[in-house]
Amino acid sequence: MKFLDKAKIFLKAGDGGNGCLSFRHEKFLEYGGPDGGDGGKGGDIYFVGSSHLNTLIDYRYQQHFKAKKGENGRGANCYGAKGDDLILKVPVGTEILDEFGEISLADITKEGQKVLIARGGEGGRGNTRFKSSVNQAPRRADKGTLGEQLWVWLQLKLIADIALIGMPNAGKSTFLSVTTKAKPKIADYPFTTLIPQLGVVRNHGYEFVLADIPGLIEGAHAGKGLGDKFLAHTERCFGLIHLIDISQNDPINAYERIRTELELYNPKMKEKPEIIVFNKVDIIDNNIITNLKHIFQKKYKKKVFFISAINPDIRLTKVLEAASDLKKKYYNTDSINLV
Ligand SMILES: Nc1nc2c(ncn2[C@@H]2O[C@H](COP(=O)(O)OP(=O)(O)OP(=O)(O)O)[C@@H](O)[C@H]2O)c(=O)[nH]1
Ligand SMILES: [Mg+2]
Repeated sequence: MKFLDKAKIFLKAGDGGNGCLSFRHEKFLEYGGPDGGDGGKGGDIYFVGSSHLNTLIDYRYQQHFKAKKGENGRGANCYGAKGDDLILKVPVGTEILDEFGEISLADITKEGQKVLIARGGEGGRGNTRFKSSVNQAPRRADKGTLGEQLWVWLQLKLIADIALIGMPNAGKSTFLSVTTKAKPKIADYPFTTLIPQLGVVRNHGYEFVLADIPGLIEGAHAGKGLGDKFLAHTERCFGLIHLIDISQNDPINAYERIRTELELYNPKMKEKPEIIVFNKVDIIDNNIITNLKHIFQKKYKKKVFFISAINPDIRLTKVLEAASDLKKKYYNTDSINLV
């Protein structure tokens, strides 16, 4: 399950520093000779893969990136310092293409993979370098060369972190529409969603990719309804949000049917972390909530959430936080770096 995230950015590697034209000036030394140092090399621009990033969003806000210029050379044979390199973090799965989006320059497939995309200019030679037997006082020093500059396209194929599963009409697309910028079709009939939809949840410093999977029905594992085609996608997610319409006759049965489908499809799916969420609490009695909470604690020893996706509030935020915790556990880090 993939979708494309794209950004076009401009890169300018650092120019090389100029070489220096200078002669030694000392009181008792006539014809001290040349002592102009070389300019420093300009900074390079690298891309490096990071598995803590999910999107190219940062590259939509800032589009121009420059590495530092090399310092100019100075007298007394002082070389100019090298300009700092610029290292741009991109999500693993990012492809870097030329300005027309046609030629692939690099494919970042691993955490920590580093590729050079724009080379800094060379430092110019100072006049010391031009001293020779026939020219003891060269008046030549080179300018630094220019750093490379180019427009590139970044293109990311997103892979979902968390899948929204449940029966048709449970409110999965509604959930996606209120938690991300995705605009899935929502309607009061089953199988409104025909192919998975993705969105990025962004909330108080955390982010993850959420996938809205077409509704599952009994026999889905064997190809019924929209079938197992999309269950394959959920295998790659590290967690599930299982959404259940609380207003239907038997929500517990609905929950169990989906669990059975998952298990029949692949027994390992039952082990996948699951956040159980009852939706549509706005149209039921409060005592139903109390009952369900009790049953889930006793029978399944599982925590459950109750929300109304059409009236999103703090209860929905709690679900997102639980999902974000799954991501942290999965990556085994305390904080998720967004930059
Ligand atoms: N009352 C109420 N209705 C809701 C709530 N959430 C969703 N709905 C309605 O339930 C219906 C189904 O919502 P969808 O989001 O399309 O459901 P889905 O799970 O994506 O359905 P499929 O794509 O068919 O699997 C729509 O008419 C929604 O407006 C809720 O919290 N309360
Ligand atoms: Mg839907």
